[in-house]
Amino acid sequence: MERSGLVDTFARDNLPPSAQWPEFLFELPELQFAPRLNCAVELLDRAVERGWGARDAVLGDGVRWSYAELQAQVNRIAHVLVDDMHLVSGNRVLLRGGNTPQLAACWLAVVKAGGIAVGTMPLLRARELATIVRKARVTHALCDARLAQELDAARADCPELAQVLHYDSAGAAPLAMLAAAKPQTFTAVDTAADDVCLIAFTSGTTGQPKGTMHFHRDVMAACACWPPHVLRANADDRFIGSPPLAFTFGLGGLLLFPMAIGASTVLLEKASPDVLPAAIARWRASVCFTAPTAYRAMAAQAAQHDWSSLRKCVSAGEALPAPTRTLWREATGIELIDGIGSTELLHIFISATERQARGGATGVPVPGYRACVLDEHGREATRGAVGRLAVKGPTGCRYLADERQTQYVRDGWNLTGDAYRVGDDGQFEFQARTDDMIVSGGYNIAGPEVEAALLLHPAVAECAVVGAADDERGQVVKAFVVPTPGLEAGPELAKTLQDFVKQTIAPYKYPRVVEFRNELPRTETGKLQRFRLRQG
Ligand code: 3UK
Repeated sequence: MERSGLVDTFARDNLPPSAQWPEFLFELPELQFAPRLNCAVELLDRAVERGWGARDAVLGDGVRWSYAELQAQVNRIAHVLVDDMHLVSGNRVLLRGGNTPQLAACWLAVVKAGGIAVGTMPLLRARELATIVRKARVTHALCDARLAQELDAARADCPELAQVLHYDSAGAAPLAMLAAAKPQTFTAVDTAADDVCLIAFTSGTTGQPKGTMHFHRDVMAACACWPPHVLRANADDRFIGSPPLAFTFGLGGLLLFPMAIGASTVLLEKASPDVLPAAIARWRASVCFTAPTAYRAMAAQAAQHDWSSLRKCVSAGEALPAPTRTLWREATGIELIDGIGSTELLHIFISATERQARGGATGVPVPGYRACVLDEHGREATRGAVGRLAVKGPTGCRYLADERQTQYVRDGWNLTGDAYRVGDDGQFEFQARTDDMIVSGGYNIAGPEVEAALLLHPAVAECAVVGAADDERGQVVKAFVVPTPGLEAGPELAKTLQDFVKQTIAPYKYPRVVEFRNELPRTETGKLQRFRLRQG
């Protein structure tokens, strides 16, 4: 490894042993990184050096910062971190707030000052925050004043978290007061390309959260792979969307990727499907990032909105059902860009451009990555067979002090926990999470395939299919269905849906049990919590 630029060695000391790392690939010419690299300098200072200073960078409610203005904000906050909060490079800084320009500036300031950003979801409570603080040994925090309460409660159990400063949008909170008196310039910490700059906690549906560690070069690698090869946005694009900056899907899509090309980004605290369409029209946004269910919900109200500014739409976080892709295309004329990414790999590694896109397939390995499907012996499966997805590329899994490292990384491959098959056209087709495969009466059934069939029926707004324990068959296919508003849910509709599935896919896959719900349990990153549905 390169000589570290960080004084506090906690992150490097707690990397997994190198024998447990995935193999890294840097084959593309754009992945030849200099040994010294600070990604905030690359994304922010280089943007101004390139002459983009006057261009719009970050927008939000009441805020419109050019790249030069953003740079000045970031530099002042970096001074506060170092001068007033006594940040030492390598310290972990917890960031807590909804998506706002202020939060983006804090992220860049932490990284520029050699700190390690630890993003947290706004809805986390004191207990969960304390777990993260202890695990990442967090010493500093920048927190939206409106979300201070839970962090204060967490501090009672966390003596290591000694420095906390609040920010707000009005410039009245302590961070802004201190920042206002600071110079507009700041000399970035001279970090190694392989110094850690980000610890992203997995949205984890069960168990203790895992902290994934990412280097400065990983951030630049994510910007160099999927965005130019698949997304292909340009400097005139305006990005918008829902994923939190604490989720690497949002960090990349709504901050790093627009900055890498001199584009602008709109950061909104509320971007649920009921408000996102109006925000797209208001801000004249052109590139949208959100989850598959949000596209389905927005398609239903498409006629009421002005989509004329929109030209690219990205779906990730969960499998995109083929019917949702069709609905969105019919409603807006836009072919969705689907992509599978993970917190461990930082961002998207299998995806398809609008032209390659095919219903039911995620796409092909993103340039810079290799992917294959492994059989039960860990060998490459025959074409068409279902097996475990394995990936390697310029980014990969390094958990912070966690025994689960050897589960995610085997023989140099990152194993994402997904069951996939490769179709005749070479495209990778998602089947299910490996632990979500339903085994019923000796058949393997992938819940998402049954969900896609149900979603073709107009009476289904949302649905989730899981295996329910059954004495006779081991498991039976059980569907939880949110009916379209105004429809009467009952045995008759259940029977209609069962018959419909039997006519759409192999009849043995039909849901033997149908339960109606008003909503489905989801994580803050929009993922269905199947384990909660399995519990009954
Ligand atoms: C699932 C998908 C099918 C899959 C993420 C884009 O979701 C992200 O990260 P997480 O760590 O979850 C990873 C897991 O989510 N998944 C995500 N996208 C898709 N399954 N099709 C998809 N398009 O099980 C994967 O292993 O929360 C997504 C960028 C950055 C991310 N962190």
